[in-house]
Amino acid sequence: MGRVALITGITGQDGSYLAEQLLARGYDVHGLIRRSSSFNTGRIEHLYVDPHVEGVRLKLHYGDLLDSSSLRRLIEEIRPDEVYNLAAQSHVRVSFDMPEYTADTIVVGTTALLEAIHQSGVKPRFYQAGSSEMYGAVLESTQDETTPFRPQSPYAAAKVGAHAMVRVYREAYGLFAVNGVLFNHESPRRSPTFVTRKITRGVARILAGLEPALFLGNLDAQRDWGYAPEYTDAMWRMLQQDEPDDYVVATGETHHVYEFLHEAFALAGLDHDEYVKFDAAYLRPAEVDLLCGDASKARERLGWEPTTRFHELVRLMLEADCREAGLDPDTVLRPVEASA
Ligand code: NAP
Ligand code: F7E
Repeated sequence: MGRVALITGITGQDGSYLAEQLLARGYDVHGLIRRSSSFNTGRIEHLYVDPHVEGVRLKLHYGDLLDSSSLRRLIEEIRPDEVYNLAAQSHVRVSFDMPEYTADTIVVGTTALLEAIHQSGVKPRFYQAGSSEMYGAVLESTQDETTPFRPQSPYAAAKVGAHAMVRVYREAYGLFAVNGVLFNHESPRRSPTFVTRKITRGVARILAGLEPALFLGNLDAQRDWGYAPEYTDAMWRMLQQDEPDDYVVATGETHHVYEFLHEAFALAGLDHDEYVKFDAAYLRPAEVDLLCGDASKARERLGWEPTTRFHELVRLMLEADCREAGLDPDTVLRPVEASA
């Protein structure tokens, strides 16, 4: 029988890529989904098979990280070999508006899941979706597994709490529990409320005549942006090791938000000064100015290496958004050689 994985947050960007990869590796994949009045399964639609079909390997279950009874029942029912806890209120700006809810989904939710596993007696390997945001007000120019956390948002503080909780369950109960500390990772499946996708989608829609302008906040922050499917592969690698440990996953390259902006507009042959407007609503009460990860440990122990770099990432996201806006990217974007 194949291995069994449970993914919380399967309907999100990372959950959808991870589900694809685990199915391709022969796993039976179970996903926790929230009840919603509209469809929230768009990112995994292409993986979904009617449950009445024999041998179906993707199964979705209603539940919520804030409903511990559903977690406990699910763990006991499916007895997973691996659990990937990706569910969260994951938007940093929104976490200032909804700090309690953010902390509930991240700290209380993660604790509920760990406790459900502990109480069940099932001993799956456990992955926790930690974040570079935990480093916050950094003093070092690059961050690795030894860098102290100085969180700057309710989101980041909650992720630090969940990170600590995972360590407690590892030390206290011997659970194979791993914290990934993942730097920003993006893709055409990124929600358009995060800055990279907001920019590429905005550029494509301006090109298509669907929007007149793009409203943004702070352009001076620096982020280490990688390509999401490569990061979900790193999650899986962490759970295949002999011993549980924590790992940074990053490209080691950092860019300002305005560089991303400039690159995307330039690819479309547009002058960003004409279209980009400032809106203070997108500023945060506290900002993280610089993130740049050192993933040496992941490279050495997991054999993990990022392959998609900044310029390629901007292009692939912009191409996808052009197609979504009804444009042919080969016609409307500068060719690769011209933009290299
Ligand atoms: P995402 O696209 O925002 O997806 C979040 C997922 O969590 C969605 O499936 C969402 O369900 C689900 N969810 C939210 N609250 C829930 C709850 N109370 N119970 C059950 N499910 C809930 O996030 P992502 O970019 O894929 O990131 C995955 C994880 O990695 C998150 O924990 C995020 O904080 C963390 N992370 C992300 C990055 C990054 O750059 N992407 C970097 C570091 C860490 P709905 O679809 O129903 O909303
Ligand atoms: O912001 C600036 C903003 O929201 C990046 C999440 O996946 O990665 C993500 O968090 C930067 C910030 O991502 C807008 O102020 C300017 O400096 O795309 P973002 P994030 O906050 O880095 C980490 C690793 C996670 O763990 C999180 O879950 O861009 N910025 N103007 C803007 N940001 C947004 N969203 N919208 C703007 O209009």
